[in-house]
Amino acid sequence: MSKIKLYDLIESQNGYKVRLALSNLKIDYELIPVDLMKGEHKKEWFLSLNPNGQIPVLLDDDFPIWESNAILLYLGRKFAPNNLIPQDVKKLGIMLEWVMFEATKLQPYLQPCRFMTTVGPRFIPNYKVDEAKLKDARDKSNFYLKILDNHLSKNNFIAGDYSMADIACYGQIYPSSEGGIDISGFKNIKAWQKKVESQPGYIEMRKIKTAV
Ligand SMILES: N[C@@H](CCC(=O)N[C@@H](CS)C(=O)NCC(=O)O)C(=O)O
Repeated sequence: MSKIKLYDLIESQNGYKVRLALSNLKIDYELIPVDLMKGEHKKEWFLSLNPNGQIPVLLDDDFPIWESNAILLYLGRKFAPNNLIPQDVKKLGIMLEWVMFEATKLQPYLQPCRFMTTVGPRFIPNYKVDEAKLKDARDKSNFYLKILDNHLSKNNFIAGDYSMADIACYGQIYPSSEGGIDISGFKNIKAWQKKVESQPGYIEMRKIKTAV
């Protein structure tokens, strides 16, 4: 069994996607906290793992992989080729659509909402929020969440069965209230969240539990 290290920060929702997948898959790993406030992610040692200078980064023995959704697909292919990555080519296509949707439609708006509402004011001295930018990010988040909500009105999980698409979207949406986004009106997302939470190995964002 390879030795897995995860360079991450407990407050990162992108890191959470990976921690949730590792936990669902019962994969043991060592979590290595990266201090973003000290700029550790821009130091040479870190850039040699991820030239893009962002967490999360997973190190599988000596193989580094970055971009949370790429890590999910890597883990799925390596450790669970029969479930979290669908075998059926059409279901695989659907799963990939929504993994991309998470990266290009949810992440670019939900993440800044949280940053501007909670993370910036909490961690950056004299942080000033750009209200127009925040409003735009909240409007776009709600617009794209509605698209996911509609999809989930016809589907138990995003690609039929529980898959990496659910993990990617769930992890991104998990701290949305910290971005001032109210998902209580998205009934299908609410119901789907409960289904994700009942999957074996489920963990909350700020709980770190590696497999035994
Ligand atoms: N698209 C990337 C985004 C990663 C990302 O935004 N990481 C944040 C923490 S959640 C980070 O490292 N921010 C510091 C920076 O960008 O300088 C992914 O999904 O992994």
